[in-house]
Amino acid sequence: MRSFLLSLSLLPLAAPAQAAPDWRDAREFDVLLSSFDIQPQSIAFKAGEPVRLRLINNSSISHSFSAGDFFSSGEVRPRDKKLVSGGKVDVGPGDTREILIVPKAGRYGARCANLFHRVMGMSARIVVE
Ligand SMILES: [Cu+2]
Repeated sequence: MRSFLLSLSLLPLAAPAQAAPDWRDAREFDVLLSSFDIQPQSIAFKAGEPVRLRLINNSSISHSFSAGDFFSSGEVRPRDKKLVSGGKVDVGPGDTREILIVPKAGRYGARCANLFHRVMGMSARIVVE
């Protein structure tokens, strides 16, 4: 009885006005950053579906995944927000960064923030439908 009353008192806390995304359902999606390429170059997501975006840098130099409009329009998991700085995610040599995001419909550009790397081919498109 006591535990029943206790669980009743917790109900309002368990049902927030706007449901948080269920991050456990996030589909995994790998993006490979290399010198000087982003693969795949065409990235497709479904609007409103959580995605576990895994940014893998398999090169020996630092790269970044810069997609400011994509990150700002979508809902980034709170604990991952610190990884997105100025619309980009830095990924050191040999490192991997995971960002969970619920993307918003739209077309976005993505690139390495390093201008030379971008000119050499480090750009991609993100289409969310
Ligand atoms: Cu780069």
